[in-house]
Amino acid sequence: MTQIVTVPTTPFEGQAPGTSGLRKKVKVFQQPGYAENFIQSVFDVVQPEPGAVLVIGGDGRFHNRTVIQQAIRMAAANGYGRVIVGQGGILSTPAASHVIRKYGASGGLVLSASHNPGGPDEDFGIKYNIANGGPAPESVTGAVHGRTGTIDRWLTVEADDIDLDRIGEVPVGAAKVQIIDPVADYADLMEALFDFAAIRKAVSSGFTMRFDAMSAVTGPYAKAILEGRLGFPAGTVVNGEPLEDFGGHHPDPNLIHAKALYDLMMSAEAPDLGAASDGDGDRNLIIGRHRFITPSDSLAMLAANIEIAPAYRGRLSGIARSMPTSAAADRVAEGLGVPVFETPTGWKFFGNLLDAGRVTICGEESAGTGSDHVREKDGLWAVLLWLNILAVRGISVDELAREHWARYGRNYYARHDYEGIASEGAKALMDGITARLPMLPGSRFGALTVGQADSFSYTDPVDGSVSANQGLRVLFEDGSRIVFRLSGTGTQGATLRVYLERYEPPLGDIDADTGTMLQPQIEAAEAIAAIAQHTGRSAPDVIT
Ligand code: G16
Repeated sequence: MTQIVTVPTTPFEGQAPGTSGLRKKVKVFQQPGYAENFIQSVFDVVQPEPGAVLVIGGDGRFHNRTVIQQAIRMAAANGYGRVIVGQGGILSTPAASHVIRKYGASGGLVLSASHNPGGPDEDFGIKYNIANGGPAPESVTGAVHGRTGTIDRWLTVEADDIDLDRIGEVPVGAAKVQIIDPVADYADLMEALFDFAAIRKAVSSGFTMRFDAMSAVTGPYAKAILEGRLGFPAGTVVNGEPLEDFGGHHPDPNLIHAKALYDLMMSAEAPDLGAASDGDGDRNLIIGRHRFITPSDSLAMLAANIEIAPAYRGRLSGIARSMPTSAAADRVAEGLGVPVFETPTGWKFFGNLLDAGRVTICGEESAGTGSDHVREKDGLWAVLLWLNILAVRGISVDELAREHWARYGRNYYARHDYEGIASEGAKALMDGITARLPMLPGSRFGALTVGQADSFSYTDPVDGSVSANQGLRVLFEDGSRIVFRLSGTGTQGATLRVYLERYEPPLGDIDADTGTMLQPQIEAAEAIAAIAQHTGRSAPDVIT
């Protein structure tokens, strides 16, 4: 009989999960009992059945291994019978989602702060996923937050650290801990979804690509799939070794942090496809030769062509996008006669729609795209779907984009981020807009007239749950819009996101400069929100 050890503790302030789990500086997580309090609060809320299976994995960032060893002991003390851990503590977020589903786990702990930087002075995070493989819904994260406020003990067993690098099974307390190959199950799933033979043929006919793993978790996955199973030459995957500090970079696949890839794709040496993924492997960046594809457009273009991939033939049931994501996907849904759903930001809001079979593909402006194959967004999946479509259709990214816009029109789109601003200024800005919302309809800003202005609220069509205050929307009469929202994933101060969008019909100007096309909306955003005054910044830090 293993001795369960009860460790007394007191609550820590501010253990509220954000858009995707609890994210804080490593130094905060290194306080004795900090991670333990949060993990115990999760276990207290989900109350695992005796003998239940728990999956644990992470993106390999600094502090991962320490927390994994502790979480294994705590899982054993809390009644889990089996703990499945990725070798080296590695599991990309989508791979963790798949492993939870495949092995019938009751849930999983994903240790990641996603695209946030890593290292002793940077960020760490813990997220709990439920049995469907997806992020815990607000009912669970809210209860976990509540529990962190009253917690007075956590449970562990007396056991040494185990060797996380050796595949096999070891006992910890009464639990069996199984260290698995983090890549194999996921790579098999990808091969079952896509036409690997068609992609291999394209590669042997000279199709080229570069995949930038950003020194984060997708390196081993991309090497095994792209260079191993699909035959791309060695060196196609760059920055393919996961590093604890991501080489000192932000593992955020956007035009700022993946600038080297962008520069290559705009140069004379550009391969056919450029792609990147983030810290934990759920985001993606797609750039064709001389053609950047926004995440919102990528969702629309993938949805329009998804039935080319073998596993999706004849079964596109619907499309879902987060509210700030452009309406490009709505036009595809309309064209194909399938429903479209507009959810709040956060992948957790897609879970019910996917489980109910009401949507097949989902996407977000924040570089997330995925389908019903797992319950997380999936960076490599999006890259492979692009490859499958390009290989079968024999066209370039640029040709596909032009063809798409010529049929559906183009939603010009940009997101302006003001990062690490003072929380009071951010609050004042949002409060200011909120107070003006009722007066905005009918107001003119340059050539734009406001048609509707509101705070977005979502009623889940499956379980009826309501999520209010999910972003402020200003919708203009010409169909363009501005959305203001505070990020839920930052770890310092506040980050203001301003989402700008304008639609051009197929016969309009569909090949213009995005910044120029959005100038009226940019000016209106400043006039409505007094961004410079509240943030003290004259320009955004990041434009994506
Ligand atoms: C997380 C969620 C995404 C969401 C994003 C938004 O992404 O998983 O579903 O779109 O946050 O972030 P913010 O609240 O900062 O706008 P990730 O990749 O960080 O897990």
